[in-house]
Amino acid sequence: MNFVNEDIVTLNRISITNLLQEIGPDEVSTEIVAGLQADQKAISSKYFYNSDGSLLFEEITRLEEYYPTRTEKSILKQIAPALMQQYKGHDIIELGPGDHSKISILLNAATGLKQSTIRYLPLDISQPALRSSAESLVTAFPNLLVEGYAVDFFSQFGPIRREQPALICFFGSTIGNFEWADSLELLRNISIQMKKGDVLLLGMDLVKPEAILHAAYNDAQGITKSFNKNILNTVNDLIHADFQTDHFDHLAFFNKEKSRIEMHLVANGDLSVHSPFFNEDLLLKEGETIHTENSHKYSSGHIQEIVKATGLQLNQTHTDEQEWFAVTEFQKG
Ligand code: AVI
Repeated sequence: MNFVNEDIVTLNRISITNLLQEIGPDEVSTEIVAGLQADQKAISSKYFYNSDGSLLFEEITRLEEYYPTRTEKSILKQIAPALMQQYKGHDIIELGPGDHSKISILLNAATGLKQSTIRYLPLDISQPALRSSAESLVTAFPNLLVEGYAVDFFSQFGPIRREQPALICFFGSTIGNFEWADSLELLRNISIQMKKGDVLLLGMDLVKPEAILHAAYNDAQGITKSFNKNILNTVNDLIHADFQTDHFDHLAFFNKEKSRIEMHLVANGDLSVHSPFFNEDLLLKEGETIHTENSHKYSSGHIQEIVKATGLQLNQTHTDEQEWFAVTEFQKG
């Protein structure tokens, strides 16, 4: 593979390798403009996470209505001691680690960590986020080695150097934000790179009564609404457009047929939006929507389909008592 930009920063017990292929501004603007000019207007959910968006997402994870984060953490607390015993000596790879709170639950349960070292390999698109997490983790865990990789793990799982069998963690039901076909492709790519004995721990949000799903994406304080609208600020920055957030309403509903929450922004009047990247101003009719996110909710049938598509073996599905969330263990046979 040909990487345009590869550099390694090594600090005490921390190395961060940048394998990100540089994405030119042209590619970004072309993607955004194509999405906005499609019949169903859309903006990729990856544009939620500018600095305000990342802070808003952190706020969402602390909301009473947003059950996934606390439910997944409670499952991890329960299963961590046995897991860390069973997979002692495995390298731990984490895709999109976020605030490192979930991996800390596993590391806290690794009793052997006092005597021997564990290699932790976080993979994330943001190099600064990798570095600040790594610094906190090596301070909290004196025998931890952190080898972070700045990558787009959708296309770049291959070049990660590893020495031991690996426990690959993909938490948060982030997988659910990919289109179903793309999520299978990503899991297939991961499975191809896995070696015998490697384990994948996949956080999956489960189908549940619609009222609970609805509340999680329509919180009373309106934080999800602000998170959704904030995507327009990123688009304004990237393509110098003049979207105004108060010209849109937040819409989040459960699409039963596709088993996913869909988030949209609804134009609350006829609108015209300007950007030097449009040939003509973009027109929206009152009530027209821009699709901003899918968040898939899984059932056992989906898990079976993942097994079929990836060839991985299903070890165990760990859920909370209410069966709202699952941490599923797949193994390369
Ligand atoms: C990051 N992702 C798993 C969240 C989700 O639930 O799909 C993003 C989110 N969107 C609205 N609330 C939270």
